[in-house]
Amino acid sequence: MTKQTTRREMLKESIALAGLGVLGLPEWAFPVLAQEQAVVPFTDMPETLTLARSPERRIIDVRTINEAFTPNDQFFTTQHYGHPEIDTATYRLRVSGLVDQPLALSLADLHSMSSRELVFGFECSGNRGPVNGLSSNGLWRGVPLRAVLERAGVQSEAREFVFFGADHGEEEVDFRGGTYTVDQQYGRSLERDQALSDEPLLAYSLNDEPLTTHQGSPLRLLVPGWYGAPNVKWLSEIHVQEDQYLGKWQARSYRTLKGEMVNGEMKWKETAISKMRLKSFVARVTTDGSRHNVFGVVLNDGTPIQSVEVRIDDGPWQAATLDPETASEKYGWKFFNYKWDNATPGEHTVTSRVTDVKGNVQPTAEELEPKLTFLEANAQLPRTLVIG
Ligand SMILES: Nc1nc2c(c(=O)[nH]1)N[C@H]1C(S)=C(S)[C@@H](COP(=O)(O)O)O[C@H]1N2
Ligand SMILES: [Mo]
Repeated sequence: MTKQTTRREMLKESIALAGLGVLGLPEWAFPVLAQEQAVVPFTDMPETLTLARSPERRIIDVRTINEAFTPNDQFFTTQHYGHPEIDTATYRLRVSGLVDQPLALSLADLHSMSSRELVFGFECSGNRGPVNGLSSNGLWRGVPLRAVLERAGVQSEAREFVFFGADHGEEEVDFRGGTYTVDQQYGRSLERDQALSDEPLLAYSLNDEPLTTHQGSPLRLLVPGWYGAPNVKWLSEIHVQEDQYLGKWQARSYRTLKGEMVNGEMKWKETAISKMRLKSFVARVTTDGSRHNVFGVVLNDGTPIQSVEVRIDDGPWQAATLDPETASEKYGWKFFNYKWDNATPGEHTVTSRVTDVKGNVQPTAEELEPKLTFLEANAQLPRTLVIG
């Protein structure tokens, strides 16, 4: 079976499941599981979660992940200014600034350019335990950003590529004791090397369906391996400039403040949210009555994974097995399983830890303590449960 057919088939299964209730799913509906498996409830998570946080915001219940690709109507979703109204008939993607030929591309123009697929799973940089519901994985299709930029002809002074969504809102900009209230679009930028690399995609479809409004219809930017914020939805303009872009969602609201010991002294660093930090979490524990299976998810920046390990209580780290299908996709989320034999009755904690080939190890909560701001919460997450 080719990878293509595998993807299509997985997709069909996930669509078949999309209409079903979540924790009420029959056991046969979890193709990831062997037969006769029962879910062991986590005691660190409520039994049911409200997934629709508002008509425009939605999380996933990680305990019910059962397919590589999150169904379109379950894909997590969030944004800062609500949903803009876009008429797809008159929609144009504008490319302006330091280009030889400014562009105004219709959807038909974009669809006539050669497209490619991208498997990409990402999380919001605010995603954190115990729920971890702000992440999903999808099969996207669109036009490489570079092809559009080459069509416009990027000039040599161009350093900064700013991506604006059609959504906007009033923002207070503080400056030296004064405050100015101005209307701003959601904006994010990429540096020249990234913008002109063959990675970023201008996506118009998710899981073989046109993007929904929730996921940024008719067009969104995707930066593989990065957190959610740069994946600008309802993309309306790409502005190419020489100066750094310092808009709120680029320069201020997506920052991490973290202390680091340098030559025995604490240095406080502010860094921009960019590549996803190495994360794994236990999503579900199941049992056939004797053995238990620990199932979990890995998210990272696309660096190959060296190992995933699971530990029960304060026991030794034990190797978990990466699922070969999801692990073969550089930028997709990856599944792992661990067979937990001889689980003893009583309360337990189950923790996972991932290591990449560059030697990055998922940190403990203690190691992340000098991180004062809440974004990039990638610490190991001990889950609690009771074995009957
Ligand atoms: N235009 C626009 N794009 C946006 C945002 C936004 O507020 N406006 N929010 C970003 C953030 S913070 C996240 S986490 C992702 C969420 O993407 P999703 O709704 O497809 O899951 O969209 C990103 N793109
Ligand atoms: Mo986000």
